[in-house]
Amino acid sequence: MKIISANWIVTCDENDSIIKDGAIVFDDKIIEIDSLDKIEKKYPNIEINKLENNSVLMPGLINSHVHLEFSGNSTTLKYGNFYSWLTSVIKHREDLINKADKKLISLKLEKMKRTGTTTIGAISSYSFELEACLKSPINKVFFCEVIGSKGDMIDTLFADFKSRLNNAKKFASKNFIPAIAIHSPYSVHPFLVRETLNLARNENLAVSSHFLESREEFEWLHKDEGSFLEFFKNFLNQEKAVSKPMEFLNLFSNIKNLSFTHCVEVSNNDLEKIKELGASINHCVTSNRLLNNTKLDLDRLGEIPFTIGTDGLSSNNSLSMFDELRNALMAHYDKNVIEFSKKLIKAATVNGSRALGLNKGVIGKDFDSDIISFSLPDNLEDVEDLYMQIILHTKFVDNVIIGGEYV
Ligand code: MCF
Ligand code: FE
Repeated sequence: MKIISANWIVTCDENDSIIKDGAIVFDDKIIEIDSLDKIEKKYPNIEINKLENNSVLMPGLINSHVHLEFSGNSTTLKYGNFYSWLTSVIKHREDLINKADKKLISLKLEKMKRTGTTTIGAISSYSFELEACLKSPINKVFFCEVIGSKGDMIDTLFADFKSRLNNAKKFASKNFIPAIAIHSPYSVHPFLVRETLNLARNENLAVSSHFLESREEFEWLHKDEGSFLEFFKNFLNQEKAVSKPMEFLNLFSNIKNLSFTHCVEVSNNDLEKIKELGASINHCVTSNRLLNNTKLDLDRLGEIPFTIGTDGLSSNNSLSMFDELRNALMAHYDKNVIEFSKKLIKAATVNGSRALGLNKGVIGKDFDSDIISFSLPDNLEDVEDLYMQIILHTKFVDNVIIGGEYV
């Protein structure tokens, strides 16, 4: 059993409780949380790690959507619109993937840890990042991705996907959870989606899919038009989209831990369906800005919970969740900065945990002990500002605790 205390504890519980001068008693799960005074009296024989100087303890951050295999990119890929990005990915994919070797991905994971991330939803196209992931103490929900829209390739693609998933399953553990990613409605044949989702249902695996992330995708899925037409004709000899958005969504019934990434171009009907499916939306504000010059309209989500994902370095200049939270805070300038900061912190903790089907993201009894600490640069004038000041000022963290261990 261990105890840590700080000037502020941000719990992210359902009451948004903040404890001033609080302490957390934990092993792999959180045992108790209270004021430092009370905990000191109750556990007189246990040494307490007392953090001072405007210290903050909060749940570790959950990056619900990241492509580590694309970590080789910094200045290569084209941004500005999705079509330019897509063609640049196809042109440079080989080089970028080769560049992202085990050493580079391990470095990126280490930096993610030092910037407060304790859990990731890792979208894996090839399993090239598997070894680096297994070495890292960060919790992984490892989404093996299925992709392919050509009808005559389904069997081969499904077999390849299954062999990657089965390999990932060999390493399943408390901090490595195999899961399934469907790439998108335009790139995965509905037969392949159906087979893959049956597997997810039978084995109770979390599922995530990109969905309506660009205007080009909207034009193609709804009208079989736009620059995707040229692309599909040239590369795949295809003149029609394989699914309409609603046909695609209809395939996802009865999936327990389901999320859709981006959704910047969704219709109101799509949103109704996403709500009915009980899914979350992974919000990747930087990626959306770079690839589609747009942002998710959060007011339209209603009760649909959203999470925060950086996406990969293929569509972001950073994998730091605090960088991403700052970008989200700045991009959504129409929102009240104080209220919205709280919403963002909860999106990056408790909502991420829910989307991935985990028991994390809250400092509360019986939740997993994934905790980060850092210090604000000066005294806090008003406790109401705490979430906002955390987002504005935090770049690196001082302590990272995952599953009850300092890592
Ligand atoms: O999320 C971004 C943009 N949207 C779609 N796909 C990807 C993103 N970053 C990397 N990808 C990967 C995807 O997983 O690109 C590959 C897929 O394996 C091919 S589609 C260009
Ligand atoms: Fe993505």
